[in-house]
Amino acid sequence: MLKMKLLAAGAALAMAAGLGGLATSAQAQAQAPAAATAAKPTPAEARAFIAKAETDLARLSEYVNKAAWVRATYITEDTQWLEAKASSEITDMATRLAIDAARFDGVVLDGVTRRKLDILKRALVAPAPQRPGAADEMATIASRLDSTYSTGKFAYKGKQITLNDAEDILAESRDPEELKAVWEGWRSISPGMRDDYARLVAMSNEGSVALGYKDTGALWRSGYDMDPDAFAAETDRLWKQIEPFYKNLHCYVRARLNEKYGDSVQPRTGPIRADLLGNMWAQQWGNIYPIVAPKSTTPSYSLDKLLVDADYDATKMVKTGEAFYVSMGLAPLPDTFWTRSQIVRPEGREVVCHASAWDLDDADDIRIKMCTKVNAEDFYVVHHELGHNFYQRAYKDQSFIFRGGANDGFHEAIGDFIGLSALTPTYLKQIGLLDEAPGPEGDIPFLLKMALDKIAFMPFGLLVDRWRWEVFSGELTPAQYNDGWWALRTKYQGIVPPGPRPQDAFDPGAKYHVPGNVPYTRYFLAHIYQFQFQRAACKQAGWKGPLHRCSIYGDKVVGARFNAMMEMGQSKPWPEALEAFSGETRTDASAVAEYFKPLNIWLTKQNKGQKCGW
Ligand code: X8Z
Ligand code: ZN
Repeated sequence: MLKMKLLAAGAALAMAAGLGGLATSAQAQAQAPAAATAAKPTPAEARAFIAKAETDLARLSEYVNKAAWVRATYITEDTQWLEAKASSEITDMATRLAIDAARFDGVVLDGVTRRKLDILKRALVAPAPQRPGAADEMATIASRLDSTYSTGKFAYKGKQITLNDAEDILAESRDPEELKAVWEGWRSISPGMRDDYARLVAMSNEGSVALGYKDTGALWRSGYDMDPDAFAAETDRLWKQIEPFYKNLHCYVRARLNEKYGDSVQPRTGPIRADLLGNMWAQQWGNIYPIVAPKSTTPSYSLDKLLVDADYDATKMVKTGEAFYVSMGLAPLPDTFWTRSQIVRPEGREVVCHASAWDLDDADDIRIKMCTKVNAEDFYVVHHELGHNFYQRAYKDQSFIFRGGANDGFHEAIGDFIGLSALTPTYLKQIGLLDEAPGPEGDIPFLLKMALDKIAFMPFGLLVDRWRWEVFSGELTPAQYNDGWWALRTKYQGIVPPGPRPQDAFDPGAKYHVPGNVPYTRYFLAHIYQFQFQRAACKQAGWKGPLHRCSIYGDKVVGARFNAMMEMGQSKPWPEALEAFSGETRTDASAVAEYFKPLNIWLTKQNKGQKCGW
């Protein structure tokens, strides 16, 4: 996993390691004069440098991945120590390599070597300053933040409850007092993280500046084969394409919540109360489908219920996910996947429950780590995580530096794309979960359910890093972290907290990827790519119906083409990977529009006479 974080574009959910990067001062001094005075290096030297870097990184990353895995699946003082030690070692190495890579800046090189050098330079997610002890300090803080989040518990109704318990209450309860209490309870864990987080930000900024970036936000934006500022503008452009759909959905959902809870809980105008949306972060709203379901249609199925009724357990969910990929002609997962993965929350020890996919040896040792529940949400997450694993296995024969996603959004989009088929009623019927797939009258209910997850997610997917970009640039100081967070939550999502936030609140820290230091724009991009993949795949499959009803289950032709794209890893700029599969070279939300078109028309009708927006 560390390698994932180290080589940012490769990231499955990258775990703790990979933070920081330190050339000790002795090392840095040894290099500086060499860089300044040596004769211009030759292309042969550049190739030798890359070859050695790949060997060294591969060797060290397996050890770091194992330390990270053990800490994530068995959180103790000791495993945190071991992970931090390993992590600081590899960031030492990676920083040294990033600095060294710059020596070849003016050298005319073959494309492969040039690209590998470029990737090396931006490989760290949180580079450390070049002074003794800095990488150690950062790695220790990073491991502590991730562990504090993952072991967080708070008192509710006289019991200590976990995030998993709290998420269930947010999903199922319709009592606004209870929702508020649990929502606020989970946010009592994060205030203690703020100082650690601020320290990590300051140190990683120092490290980024030393590597030639304006700040760590600029480093993160540099991973998309274009200028960092152009990338920021690109995300603006994409959001503008999606914003009208989101506002339509927001307007409709707000009206239904107002009907359900009354003006005193959810006013008819203005932002939506964040704890009423069925999810701890109001990032996917599918859990409140029963509240917002169209009144006129006959009740549709609930995937939550279908899974329980069919006696699914966690392993069966993962087996079902695997079977989808296999149906497309991909090889089954190796036996070690089943013996080494963490599929359910283990008893008697603390673990990181936030789902992730791992590739420990950059070859065959792929695993997932989940605390799987038998419900619709985790049915989606299982397909999502396996997407990471199938991608990792597809590009394993690339050289080390190219083993990663075309960009990090691609890595997140693979499983989501498969999920778009796996959630269709047609497919659920094919695998025996559903007796009868609804006819066209089921389209609006189905699309509404999908939009509650996919369209609702997009502003959240965008704003998490908008916030971090402001944090890294210094636009937000630690004292302003929380207010700045809510300003963005209201601006993009149109939501507000259920009550005033305490002085010491650090609500961004209540979202995994902030203490976990995992960049988030990848998920925003993935929510667009997955629909582009789907549009292309369905065309290849000869599908003539509406895009949202298409399932590519069992299609080996699509599978082969998709695998060919995955096999490229990050050996080529991402537009080439996109083109290889879809024929398109740009990120384009028009596929999202096409998929949801009937729903958007329907929502517009429902919203007639409403004052939308907030
Ligand atoms: O973190 C994840 C995956 C692991 S890469 C479960 N996701 C984001 C989240 O949960 O916040 C998937 C969708 C968005
Ligand atoms: Zn993921």
